[in-house]
Amino acid sequence: GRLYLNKVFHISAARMFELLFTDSIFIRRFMNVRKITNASFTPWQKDASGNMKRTLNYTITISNPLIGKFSTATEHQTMYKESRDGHYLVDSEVYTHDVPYHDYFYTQNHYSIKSNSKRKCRLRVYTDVKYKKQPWGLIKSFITKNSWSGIEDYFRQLEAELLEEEVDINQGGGES
Ligand code: YK8
Repeated sequence: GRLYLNKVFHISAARMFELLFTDSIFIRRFMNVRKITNASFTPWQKDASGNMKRTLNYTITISNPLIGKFSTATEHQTMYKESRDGHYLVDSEVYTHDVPYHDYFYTQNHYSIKSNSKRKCRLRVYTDVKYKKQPWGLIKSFITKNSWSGIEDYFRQLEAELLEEEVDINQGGGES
C-alpha cells in the first residue's frame, strides 16, 4: 500500500470523522468539486461482529478520454468497533463498475483519525489496489498506474479542502 495523506489538522478527531464519514456539507461540497454525482449513502449500521457498516453509491467523472467520461462506483465502508472518541478506524473498498477491466480490481483505503489533543487530530490514509483475478502484466501495470494517479489527485485535493475547512473552523468562533 501507499500512504497518501499523513497530516495533523487543527480539527478535533470527532469533527474530522463527521466531515468525512457522515452526510456532511463538507463532503457534499467536496464531491461537487470532484464532479462526483448521484451520491447516495446508507446510514451507519452495526453488523453481526459489532463493527459499523455503510454503503455509498455515486458516479465519478473521469478526466482520461481513453477510459471514458463517467463510471458508477460503490464504496463499502467499515468503521471498526475499536473506534472511539480518540481514534477512528475506517476501511473502505471502492468498486468502479464501468471502467475497462473493472472486474479485475478494486481499491482499498484505510483511514485513521487519531486525536492529538482536544482540537487536533492526525489523519492518515493508506491505499492499495487489490486484484480479484490476475490480469495480463501489461494490463495490470496500466490499471495500477491509472489508479495511483487518480487516487493521488483525489487525496491531494482532499487535503487542500480540509486545510480550507480548518481555517473556517478556527475562525468561526471556536466551536471545533
Ligand atoms: C473514493 C481507483 C481507480 C479509478 C480509475 C480507474 C481507471 C481504470 C483504468 C483502466 C478511474 C472516491 C479511480 C481513480 C476512480 C475514483 C476512486 C476514488 C477517488 C483503463 C484499467 C473515488 C476514493 C476513491 C478510491 C479509488 C479511486 C479509483 O472515496 O482510475
